[in-house]
Formats: sequence, structure tokens, C-alpha cells
Amino acid sequence: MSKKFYITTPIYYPSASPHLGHAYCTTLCDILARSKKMRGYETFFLTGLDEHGEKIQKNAVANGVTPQKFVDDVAKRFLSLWEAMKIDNQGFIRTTDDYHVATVQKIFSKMLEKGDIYLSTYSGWYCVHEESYWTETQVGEEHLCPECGRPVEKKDEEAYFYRCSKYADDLLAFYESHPKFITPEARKNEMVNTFIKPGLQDLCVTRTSFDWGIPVKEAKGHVIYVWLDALTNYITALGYLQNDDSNFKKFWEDPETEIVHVIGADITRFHTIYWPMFLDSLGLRKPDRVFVHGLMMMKDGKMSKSRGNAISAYPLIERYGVDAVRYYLVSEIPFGENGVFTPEQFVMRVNQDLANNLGNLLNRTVSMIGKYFDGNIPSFVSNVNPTDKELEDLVERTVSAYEVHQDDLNPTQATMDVMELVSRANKYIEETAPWALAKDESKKAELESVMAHLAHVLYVAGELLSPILVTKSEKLFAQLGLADGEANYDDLKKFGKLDGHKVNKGEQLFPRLDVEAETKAILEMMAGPKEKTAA
Ligand code: ME8
Repeated sequence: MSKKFYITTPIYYPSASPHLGHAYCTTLCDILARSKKMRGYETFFLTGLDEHGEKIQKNAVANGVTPQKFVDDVAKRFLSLWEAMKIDNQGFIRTTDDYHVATVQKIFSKMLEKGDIYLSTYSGWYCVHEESYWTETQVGEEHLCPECGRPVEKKDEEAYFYRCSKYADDLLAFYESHPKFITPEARKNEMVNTFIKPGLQDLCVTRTSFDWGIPVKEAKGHVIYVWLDALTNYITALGYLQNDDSNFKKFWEDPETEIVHVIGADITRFHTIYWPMFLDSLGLRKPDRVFVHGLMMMKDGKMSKSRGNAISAYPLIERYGVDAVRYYLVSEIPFGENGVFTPEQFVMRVNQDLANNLGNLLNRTVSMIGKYFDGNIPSFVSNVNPTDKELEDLVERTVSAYEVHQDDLNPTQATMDVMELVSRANKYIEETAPWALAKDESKKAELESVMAHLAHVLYVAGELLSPILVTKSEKLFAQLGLADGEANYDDLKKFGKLDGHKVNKGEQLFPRLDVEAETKAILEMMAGPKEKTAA
């Protein structure tokens, strides 16, 4: 039975066009999913949109359209971005989809029947932007939202509540027995100390003050709280409580499936406190990991739709190609940390890693095999040159470490290791000086070995980077004379795989960028048009 992997992004609010921050999270998940798939896992990658709630309704009004029309328009923009980014997702859920709406209503009824949800009155401080109620202490004397700093409003409403108190102890015990459930570790401590230990208040799970949400079947005028609606997407998208629930059985219920939610820090509380409780209530297993990634910032702070300082991925893709953008996103910011987008760093990454390191190794290798062996990759022999064995060991170590890092949700380190291997191979060229070997017929064996080693390193790098370089890895393989689909993850440690292949000199994978001109071009993209939102 093959191993299984289920990975999700947050479902984004379609309140305005997606920016590079959304592309960041979705691309990193795509890379993780593709790398598992490459290693033989059966994979389901889900992303989607969180389309209900007061904020969306207000944005629609500000734009003079119905909420449905508003989200339909924005959804198209998300879908085209995922297409442009070459996102290979198996599911795309919109919370206005009929199956989701019907299932959330069933989930609500189940929780109500079980007594986990009860009717009462809510009186509290509400932040429209965060869609959250806060306590007197949390909003302080100034009555500001502790999350976003905006003014909050006092609200009273008849509402249904979720009995959090019932599950709080179980949750702490679950954290203890599953130390990797929330990572990075600091996030877990924050949840425990700031929210759970001081005492969890029951969560208000319905609203009556607006109607853009899933109606509560049991009570007219109530809509289900956007977070109860949104979090359950992770199971409704798999067919939970629906006629065809084969994906749910395979990717959720099967204990062999690894379930990973990737989220930004701002929504940790919902995913690590409320979501596990909702699952408890439904008698379902919890995810294995909630991984909190960092934010892509701009020099003036967090990139966000409402701040209007967001850069879109499109112009970058148009000018530099999707592979360069995907590579930048995975390599520039260690997954789990915050990072700042700057044009200078973007250009530097592409130049140093892709043009000078990888591209250069490919050019030199293919040219030399062309020149010295008429394009035929010589048969692989070990231990001819002093550092042959070292390079082979590094190939093996890189493949093994790649798996460890990917499994540990550290695609940045996995990528850096591959680049180290490529650098080592460039250095191996300097050490072995093939141009000198070529002048001496008695050194033919050495020259053959150098070329065979270089070709193999390129094969390994091409395959390990293929979840990132989704179009260029094929071009790299073609230059090594591999047919479509001939590259195979299981062969990476099989030295000699390329014996007898004939290289094809192709165009440069990544042309070197002019730093000054391209920095200027990206700055111009960043000054692009801003959108109108109510937030
Ligand atoms: O919170 N850098 O939706 P949202 C990196 N609908 N990632 C960023 C980012 C940035 N500057 N800005 C946003 C919601 N993100 C809810 C989620 S899930 C059941 C419901 C990413 O549109 C990051 O992953 O505000 C963050 O958690 C997510 O987008 C929030 O998107």
C-alpha cells in the first residue's frame, strides 16, 4: 500500500486579488506535495476560498455588487494565478459550493444534537476585520482589536455557542502527546499560555447581524460563524458526510495518511484550538501537523490586501518565468520565518543560484561532453579521480537529507542542500581541470569519469528540484538526453543511469539578469495599481 499525504493551505478570503503572500503559501505547499508525489506517495493537495462573512459582504457593497458576484469575480483571479504558478492541486474548495454548505449544516446539527453547541446571548466587543469577538480585557480601555488594532464595536445578540470548556483538558493532553502537532514550537507555547491556560471561553458560532453565511437550519435568521464554516472545509472537500466519501476515507480516516495544515501565524488559534475541538466533537482524528509559516513582508511591513502594499506574482512570472518565481519563494525565506521581499534579493537569487550555479554547471557540462566525446555521456566509473568518491557520497547524502528535510516540512533547507551539491560539482570541475585532461590522451579515463560524474549530479539536481522548477527541469533533462518521463526518483543513487545518453545543447536555462535594469523593473511592478476594498 502506498504511503499517503494530505496537505492544505488556508482557504483565502477572496476580498481582493491574491498577492505574493498568498502565492508564497500555496507554492510552498505545492512544492511539498509534488516532492512527496515524486517519492511515490499518494497525495491530495487542497486549496480554496473562504467566501462567507461580514467582511466579504461589506467589500461587495463597497464595489456595488452582490456578495456572490463579488466572490465569483475574485475566485477567477485566484484560479488564474494558481494556473500561472503551475499549482498542481487536487481540490479547490469554495465555501459557497453547494456540497460544502449542505455538509456544514449537517456538521452543525450533529454538534447541536451532541450538546456541544447550545443557545444563549452574546455580548461582547466585535472586530469586523478579524471576524472575532474579544473580551473587555483584550480590547483594553481604548477598545481596539488586539489582533489588528482597529476599533471594535459592542454587540449583543442571541447566539449559539460551542462548549470549548468541555475539550480544553483533552487538547492540552493532545499537545503533550503530539509534540510536533504545532510547529514552530514557539507557536504552541503562545497558544497554551495566552489562550488555553487562562481559561477558554465558549466560542460564539452563529451570527444574526448579517446574512452572508450558511444558514442555521434549526434557527431562522442565524448564519454559521465564518470560522466554523471555514475550518470544516478540510473535511467537506474530501467528501465527509457525502455520498462519495472515498477521498475522506483515504486521506482523513486512514491513520496511515499524514495530514498537514499549513497556515500563517495570524490564524494559529483557530487551527490549533478550535479545529481540534470540532474534530473531537465529530469523533474524528486530528491532523498530524499544523505548520505555521512566516510572512512575506514589504519594507514597510506586512504585505496585505487591506494595506494596499501588495505585489502581484503575475508581472514577475511574465518577466522571469514561473520557475524563477517558485525558486525565489522557496529559497529566500526559511519556511517558518518571516522575510522581506526586495527586488535586489530577487535578482540576486536568480543570478547566483539559478544562472551562475545550476545554469552554469549545465552549460559547462553539456559543452564539454559535446566537445570531448561528441555528445555521448561516458560510462560511469568510480574512484578514478581523487574526489570522485566524495562527490558520489555527497549525492547520496543529499538525496537522504532531502527526504528528511521535506518530511520535516523544511523545503528551504532541502533546496539549499541541492544547491550545495551543485556548487560542489562546479568546484569539482576546477579541481579536475577537464580542459587539461583533454590535452593528454593518457588521461582519457579521468576525463570520462569527470563527465559522467557531472552528468549524474545534474540528473540528481534536476530531479530534486523538479517540484520547484516545474518547467525547466524538463529542459535540463532534455539537455542530458533523457526522454520525457525517463527521469525517475528511484534511480538517483544509481550511478550509471545516464550511460550511453547523448546530450543536446539547448538554450540557457536561466539567463543572467542585469541587476540594475531588473531591480528598476521590479520596483515599477511594485508601484502597480491598487484595488478598492472596504477594509
Ligand atoms: O485568514 N505572507 O484568509 P486570508 C505570507 N480565510 N503569507 C500570507 C501573507 C503574507 N504577506 N498574507 C496572507 C484567512 N498569507 C481565512 C483562513 S482557513 C480555514 C481560513 C497567507 O485571505 C497565510 O497563509 O487572510 C495566511 O494564514 C493566509 O494567507 C490568510 O489568508
